[in-house]
Amino acid sequence: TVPGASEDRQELLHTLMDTYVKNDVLSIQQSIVNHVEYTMARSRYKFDDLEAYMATAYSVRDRLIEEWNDTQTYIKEMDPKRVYYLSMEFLMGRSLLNALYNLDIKDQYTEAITELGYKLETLVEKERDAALGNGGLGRLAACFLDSMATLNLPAWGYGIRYQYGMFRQVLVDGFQHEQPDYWLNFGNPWELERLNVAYPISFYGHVSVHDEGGRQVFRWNPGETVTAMAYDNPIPGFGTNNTINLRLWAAKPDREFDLQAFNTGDYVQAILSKQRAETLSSVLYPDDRTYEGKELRLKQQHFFVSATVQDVVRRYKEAHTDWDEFPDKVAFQMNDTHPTLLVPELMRILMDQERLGWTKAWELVNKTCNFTNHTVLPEALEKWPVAMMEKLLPRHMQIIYDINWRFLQQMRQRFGDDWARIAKLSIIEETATGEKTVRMAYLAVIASKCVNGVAKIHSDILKHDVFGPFYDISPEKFQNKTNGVTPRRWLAFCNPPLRELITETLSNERWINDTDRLKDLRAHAEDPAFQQRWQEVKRTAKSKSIALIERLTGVPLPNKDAMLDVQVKRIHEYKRQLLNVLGIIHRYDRIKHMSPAERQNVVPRICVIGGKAAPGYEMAKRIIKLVSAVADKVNNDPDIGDRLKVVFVPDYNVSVAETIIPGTELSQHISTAGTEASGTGNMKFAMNGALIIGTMDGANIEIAEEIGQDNMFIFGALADRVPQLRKERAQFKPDDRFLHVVNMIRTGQFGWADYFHPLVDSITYSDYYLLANDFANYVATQDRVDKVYRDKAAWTKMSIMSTAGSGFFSSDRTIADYNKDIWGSEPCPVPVMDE
Ligand code: T68
Repeated sequence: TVPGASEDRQELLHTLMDTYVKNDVLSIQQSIVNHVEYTMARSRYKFDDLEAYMATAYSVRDRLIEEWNDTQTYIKEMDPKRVYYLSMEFLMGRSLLNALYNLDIKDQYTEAITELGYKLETLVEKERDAALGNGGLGRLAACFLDSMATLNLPAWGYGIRYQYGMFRQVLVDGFQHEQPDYWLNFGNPWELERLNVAYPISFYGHVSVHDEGGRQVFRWNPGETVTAMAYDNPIPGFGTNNTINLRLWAAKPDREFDLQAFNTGDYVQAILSKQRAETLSSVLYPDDRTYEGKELRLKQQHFFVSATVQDVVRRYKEAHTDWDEFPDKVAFQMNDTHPTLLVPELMRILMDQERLGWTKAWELVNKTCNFTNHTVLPEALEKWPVAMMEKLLPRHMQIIYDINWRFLQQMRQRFGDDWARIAKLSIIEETATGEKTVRMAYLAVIASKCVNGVAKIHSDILKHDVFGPFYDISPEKFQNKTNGVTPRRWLAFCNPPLRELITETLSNERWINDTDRLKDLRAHAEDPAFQQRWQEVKRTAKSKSIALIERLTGVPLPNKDAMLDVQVKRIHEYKRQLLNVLGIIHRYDRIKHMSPAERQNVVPRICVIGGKAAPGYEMAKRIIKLVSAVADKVNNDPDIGDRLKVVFVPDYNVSVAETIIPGTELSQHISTAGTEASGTGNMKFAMNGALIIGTMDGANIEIAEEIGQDNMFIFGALADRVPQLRKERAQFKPDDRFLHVVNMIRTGQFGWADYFHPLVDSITYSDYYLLANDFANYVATQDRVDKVYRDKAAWTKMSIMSTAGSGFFSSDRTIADYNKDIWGSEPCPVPVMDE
């Protein structure tokens, strides 16, 4: 029954309420054409592919909205413990295909669109990626949303609606150029603008103290206020009707402030200065894994955290009056330190607005906040200058000082006047130059209930190194939650032929939401008939990958039998794309020196490197140019022909990954041991049956445990040896082949000798990432790769074993673990109404 409706209207209302859930082909066509005419205001007789895409997207959105409303109404009614995932980045990619699959209406839409005279594959390509993230950290957040929805958790994501996402990378003469990604150009059909969900966000000003019935009350008198407005993005689960929310905040000028400003007389100037408010959420910082103390970044952090806390507190107060229940109803997860201002902001609101005392407020913070670390690289750890914080967020700085003081007092009680030890634990760091900074990671650790790393080795490094002093005090806080990726986007949806083969082999589709079942593929790994089908599936995917790479690079790749060897990820010295390039040069040099007969025996390869360099990261930019320079030489050398091709794929992003990963045969994850926190690309490649060449680093170690070392190509120094090797590097005598290859670059065999000098120097002198140490082993391992590739049955078996062993790396498992060990919420599946 429809609540509140009279009995004779029930039936009518039911029919009305039903209209949009109709997913037959005709209803879908009607809704698409309606959107062409009434949303797009185009003629329903003639619309182009972009308009067809937009109308299709709007019609899918209608269906998402229904499920979103049902889910949110139900959750409100049930009032479970809610999970809030706070992240500065959500790298969502495209939504259309994902929504069609998750809503289980892909077939009907395909038919509806075909009959209208369009092709779904073409329309899908019209969508711009939502690239509101840098790389792994942002894509992880997107995978987590998919899993939270699929597991029916009452969870929401919170972030920023950047107007400019990750820059578009173009290559000009082999150099990276950055171009703005104005992804909202044609509007974003997936979001719902919530004009009525808006909060004031304050900055600057001063703090005053007032007496309230004998009690000290602090008041922040801000100097600047902007408004945060909500945009909601429905996130459907797979195999469920639950659809959760990603709420992104956009900055708008503050309305109340306007009136004041206009009274000053300078009307035009007042409007111009209001416009500045919008710049707050205008651009994503493209500096992955480096910390830059830019005030705008700190403003962005406070902006999104403050809006989120106000939203969560308002929702809590709608249903509750007793603050003691807050930890039973709310769990926050901070994706890296970027949302750490959550701690002082929640304290401030609980104390200054809700009038709770310090002890109670601190208890609530401690029971609700949790922190995930994603890196051990020192250059990535956020440290904000106290002076900047004091100016921008004076009340927050007071609270941070207070937290620190109380914490250090406790430590003194525990350890006595061990000042050296206490200084190591202080949130406030005093540098040699006398500048004081706030260590955001320490604040996050001290305030959180749980702290976790993202792979076993990484969590161990956190405990024993990065946060060692804190682990000694509170070992119970520290956990590991090995990353995962959604098997929907990264297997079932991006690789339909493989999905079909797996489903047929395992008799049903249950593996998609229960990836442990992939293990059952092991029984077929050596079956020649199954191997043949596996090879066919891989071949189909590979030719698609190669076709895309040809289109993106303009380099013809006619040899479809060549091994597709791929390293795609952000460009960083620690990821050692340079080691890959040295290996490629060595391979090139070897082929050059072969007799024509010997050349016949070479295993042909297409070596693909792709990824973006942070705009200010000179070394990374030089690596990109080096790849292009080597590619130019190798690809145009008649002695080489099709035996070796080298390409740099420009503008690597989520959508490009969805095509390249399924077709890849060998994927490279070759960071110096102890530097890559986890990696998640490695998991996606393994799921799609690519073999991994990699070091014992990050999640590679656990991948080796799951799929078996002998189904991977593992090489290189182990993490526990790295510190010693670094000390001894000056005395280390590198392999002659290493010296030769480095010398080829140095002497200008690929041109640009001067430009490449810093690269050559970086691996000749300090060689912090130990390329020289691992080179010989890397080359030997690549030779082993060639040998196995010649044996199709052996290779195919390893490929099947990779997919079969990848089940553990579903983000469903990761999220289930977060929920079990950290959040303690309950799944809240929306009941399905019987027809
Ligand atoms: C990555 N970190 C880790 N950081 O490097 C990777 N940082 O090993 C891991 O798999 C992944 O996180 C998920 O846990 C990042 O991607 C950033 O992108 C970043 C962005 C801004 C500032 C600092």
